[in-house]
Amino acid sequence: MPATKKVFGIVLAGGEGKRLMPLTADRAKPAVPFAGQYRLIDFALSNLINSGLTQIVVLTQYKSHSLDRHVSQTWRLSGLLNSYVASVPAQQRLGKRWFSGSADAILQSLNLIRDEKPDIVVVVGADHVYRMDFSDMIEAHIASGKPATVAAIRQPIELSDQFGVIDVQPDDPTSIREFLEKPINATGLADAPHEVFASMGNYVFDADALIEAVTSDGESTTSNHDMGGDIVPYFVNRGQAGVYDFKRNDVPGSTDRDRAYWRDVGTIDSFFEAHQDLISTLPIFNLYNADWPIFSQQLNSPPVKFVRDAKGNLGTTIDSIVSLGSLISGAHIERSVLGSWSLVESGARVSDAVLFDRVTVRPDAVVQRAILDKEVVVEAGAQIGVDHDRDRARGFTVTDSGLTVVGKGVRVVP
Ligand code: ADQ
Repeated sequence: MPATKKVFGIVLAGGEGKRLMPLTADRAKPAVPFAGQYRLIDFALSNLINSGLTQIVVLTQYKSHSLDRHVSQTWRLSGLLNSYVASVPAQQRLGKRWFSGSADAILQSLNLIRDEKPDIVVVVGADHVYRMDFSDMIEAHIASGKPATVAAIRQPIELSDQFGVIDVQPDDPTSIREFLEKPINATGLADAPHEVFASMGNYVFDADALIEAVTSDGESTTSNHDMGGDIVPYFVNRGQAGVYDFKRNDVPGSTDRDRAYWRDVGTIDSFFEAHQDLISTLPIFNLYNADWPIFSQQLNSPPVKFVRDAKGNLGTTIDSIVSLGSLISGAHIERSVLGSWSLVESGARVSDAVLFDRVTVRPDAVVQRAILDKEVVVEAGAQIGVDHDRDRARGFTVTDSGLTVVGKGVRVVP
C-alpha cells in the first residue's frame, strides 16, 4: 500500500440477488453461504484486508439482518489505529428514501468518507469469488494519473449483457474509450472475437473526484444512480477512466492454475459451478492458500466425524468438502460441498450437491445435482434431483441446466 496515501474501502452489499432465488429469499446476496463455512462477502473483505486496507464500511440495505450479524460478529478488527470493518445500514440521510442504486448508496454515505478524509476510495462489490491484491491496482491507479480506475477481466461474449463492457483506447490499453453497461449486442475483442473485456465491479477513485461524481449524479432525475450505469460513464465521458487488467493480479501463494480466478456467482448455475471449482484434486480456486487467507467466522464446533453405520456398513466421501460439526455415518458423498453441522446417515447418497448449514439427510435418501439451503431435512428414502417434474411439483426451483434448489428449512418426504 503506498505509504503516503490514505485509503478507504467501501463494500457495496445492498443488492437483492433476485437471480439467486430462493437462496436470497431471506438474506442479502452477500450473506449467501459459500464453500461450507464462508459467506460471499468474506471474499471481498478478505481481499481488502489482505491488501492492507484497515478502514472499511459495508453498505447494506436489502434483508440485511444476517449480513449485519455476520459482519459484526466475524469482522472485528482491533480498535488500535482506528481499524474497522463497519456494517452501515441505509440511514435515510437525504430524506425518507432507501438507496435507489449503488451510487446512491455512496451518495447517502458521504459523511463516512468526509469523516475519514481519505486520498483514495476503493469501491467493491460483495458477491464474487476471487483473490485480488488491491494494492497493485491502487499503485496502477496512482501511476495513471486518472481519477477513476475500473478492474476488468476477459469474459465470454455471451455473458456481456451481465457486465459493464469496456473498450480501450487503441493507442493506450490502460485508458477506457467506451463503457457500455450490460449491452445486448457487444462487439468481441480484436484478438479474441468471442470475448469481451468486462468490468469486475471493483473501482479505485481519487476521493474528491468520487464525491464530485456521486454528488452531481445525485441531482440528476434521469439517472439510475448506479455505479456501472452512471458513475463509470461519467468518468469515461470526460476521458478520465483507466482500466486495471486483472491478468496482472498475482497474489502470494497463487499458482498458474488459480491465478486471476474470478467468478461472478449471480445465478444458481454459476453459484453451483463455483463450488465445483473448489473440490477437484487440482482446484482452480484453492481455498488452502494460507498466504492469502479467506477469513470467515470461527465456528465453535467439533471436528468432522466419518463413521460406519450401526450395522458396520462403510461409506465413502471423495472429491468433497465437509465443514466443521458434521457427522457422516455409512453414507456416500461425491463431488459435494457440505456446510457445518451436516448429518448424513446410513446408505444415503449425496452427489454433485451443495448443502448449507445444518442439513440432515436421513438413511437411504438420494440428493443429486442439488443445492439445499440451511436446515433442510431429507427424510429416509426421499429423493431430490432424480425426478425434476416431481421436484417442481413440490415447489422446488429447477434450473434449465437441471439443478434442483430447496429453500431454507424445508422437510422433504419420499
Ligand atoms: P451488477 O452486479 O449487476 O453489475 P449491481 O446490481 O448494481 O450491479 O450490484 C453491484 C454491487 O452493488 C453488488 O455488490 C450489490 O450487492 C451492490 N448494490 C446494488 N444495489 C445497491 C444498493 N442500493 N445499495 C448498496 N449496495 C448495492 C456490476 C457492475 C457491472 C459489472 C458487474 C460485475 O454494474 O458493470 O460488470 O458488477 O459483476
